[in-house]
Amino acid sequence: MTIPASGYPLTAAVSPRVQVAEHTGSTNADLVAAASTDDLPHLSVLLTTDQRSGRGRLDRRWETPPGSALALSVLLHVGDLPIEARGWIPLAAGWAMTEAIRAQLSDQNVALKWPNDVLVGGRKICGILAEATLDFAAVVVGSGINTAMAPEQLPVETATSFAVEGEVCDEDRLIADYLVRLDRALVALTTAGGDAVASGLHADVVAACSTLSLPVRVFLPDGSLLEGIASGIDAEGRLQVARAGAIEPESVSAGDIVHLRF
Ligand code: BT5
Repeated sequence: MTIPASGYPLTAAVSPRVQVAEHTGSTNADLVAAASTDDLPHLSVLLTTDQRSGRGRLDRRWETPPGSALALSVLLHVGDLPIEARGWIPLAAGWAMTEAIRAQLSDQNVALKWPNDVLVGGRKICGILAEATLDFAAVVVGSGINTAMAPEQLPVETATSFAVEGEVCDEDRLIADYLVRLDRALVALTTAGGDAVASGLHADVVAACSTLSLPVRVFLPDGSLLEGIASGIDAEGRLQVARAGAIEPESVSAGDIVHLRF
């Protein structure tokens, strides 16, 4: 069941289609499914504050007690973006969300953890999951933002929320700020033919990313482990990790990163 989007006027000024679900399993699953049957416009949004089966990456769970967090999914038409540049979409989303959260938590240390977690004081306030639609014509980018989550509701020790940081999240402003930045970054990237360095996105992500220059442990998708210093982000958006004593850094396109120092 959906409820009117009237509580989100700023969001509705940016997005052509805003749907607010009273509760649902997963806003990403719903929007991917809707995109396979309906001709949804670019920047269509589905959100809820009661998501009951939130998906993380690699089949992990995203856990948010009812009313404690925002689950937001946005549909992006990316047909004009070269396929080899599409790896930048989750990074652009992470950067855009970092900026939107930073606008409301200006006194705290808000940063992007590669590729797209948003951390406040080293703790995760937002996770992002990008999924292709069934026909690969569009991408659904889902963000889970811990808003009113009380300390005792945090699902893991490494999490935080606006409430834990002593702030009330202006959800409507957050979503609108995020969508404007994300859309602008993707338009610039598309205009630059997918060149993230030329579009400025590479520099924006580097500037926001607290992973860089830290010692990190990377759990790679094949089960192996890489430890070293996160030395940069390359033109494809991959994290460069330099092992101790190695001449060249290794490029990581996917993996779980642990910051070994903050
Ligand atoms: C993510 O996965 O961080 C992506 C989360 C995406 C959630 C959004 S909500 C809207 C949309 N609809 C969905 O169904 N999903 C998206 P990952 O990097 O795999 O992190 C998951 C891990 O974060 C878990 O294994 C926990 O350790 C931790 N975690 C779970 N819930 C959390 C929370 N609320 N806050 C902070 N960390 C959490």
